[in-house]
Amino acid sequence: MVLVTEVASGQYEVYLNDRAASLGEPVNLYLYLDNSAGAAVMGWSWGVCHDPAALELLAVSESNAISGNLPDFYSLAIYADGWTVDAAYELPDAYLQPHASHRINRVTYEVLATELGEESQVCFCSTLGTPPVAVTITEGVGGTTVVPGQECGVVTMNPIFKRGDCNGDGAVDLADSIYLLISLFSAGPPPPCEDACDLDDDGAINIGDAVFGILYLFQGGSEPALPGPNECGPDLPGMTDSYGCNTPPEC
Ligand SMILES: [Ca+2]
Ligand SMILES: [Ca+2]
Ligand SMILES: [Ca+2]
Repeated sequence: MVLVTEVASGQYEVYLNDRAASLGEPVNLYLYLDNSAGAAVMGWSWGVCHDPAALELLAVSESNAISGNLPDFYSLAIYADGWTVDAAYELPDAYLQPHASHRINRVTYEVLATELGEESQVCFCSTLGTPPVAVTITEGVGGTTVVPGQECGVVTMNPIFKRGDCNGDGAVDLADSIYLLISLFSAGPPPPCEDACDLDDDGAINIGDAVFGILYLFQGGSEPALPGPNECGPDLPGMTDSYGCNTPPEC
C-alpha cells in the first residue's frame, strides 16, 4: 500500500480527526473538508487507506449525510485496505459554501492491532480502484478540479495490561506488591505501566494498592479492578485519572 500526501493547494484541505481506541472497540473518525479559503465546492472524490492489520473498516456514512445535504451523484467502493468515494451536486444551491469544517463522512473502524500503544494512520490515498480514484475537489465555479491539501487521521491504541502486574513481567504475584512498596518507599524504579499498579483503580497509587494485592493473593480478597489480573485489557473507559501505561507489558 502506498500512502500519498499531496502538496497543499492552499485553498482546500481534507482532513481526518484523531482518536484513541481500545482493542476490539469500534472507533469513529470524521472526514472534514475545509474550503474556507476557496470557492463553493460541487463535488469531490478520494480514497482513504488504512492498515488492514491494525484496523478493520466497519462502515462509511453516505457523503455529507451528517448535514443532510446528500449529493445527487454518489459512488462508494469498499476495499480491504480502504474505500473510495465520488460525489457531486447538480444544483448550485446545494454546493458546499466556504466553511472550515464541512463534516463529509463518518468512518467506523474496529481496532485489530495486537501491538501495544501503537498508532495507526488513516490517510487519503490515490491508489484504490481501477482506475485509481484521485483525491480531488471540484469547484462549483467553472468546474475546476483541484488537488486539496490532505491530512491523515491517527488512531492511537489504548495500551492493555493486567491489573496488578505492577512490575510488568506478565504475571500478578507477590513480587508486584513488593515492587510497588519499593517504588513508593525505597526509591525503587517507577512502574513500567502505572495503571497496572492502581489495583483498585481509584486514581491513586499508594500503599493501599500493595495491600490490595496481598489480600487478593493470600486472603481471598477481591480481584484487582478490570481488566483484572488474568487477562490483558485497557483501562476502563470513562475512568479519568492521571495514570498512563508508558511501557505496556507483554500480554
Ligand atoms: Ca508481575
Ligand atoms: Ca489505588
Ligand atoms: Ca485507571
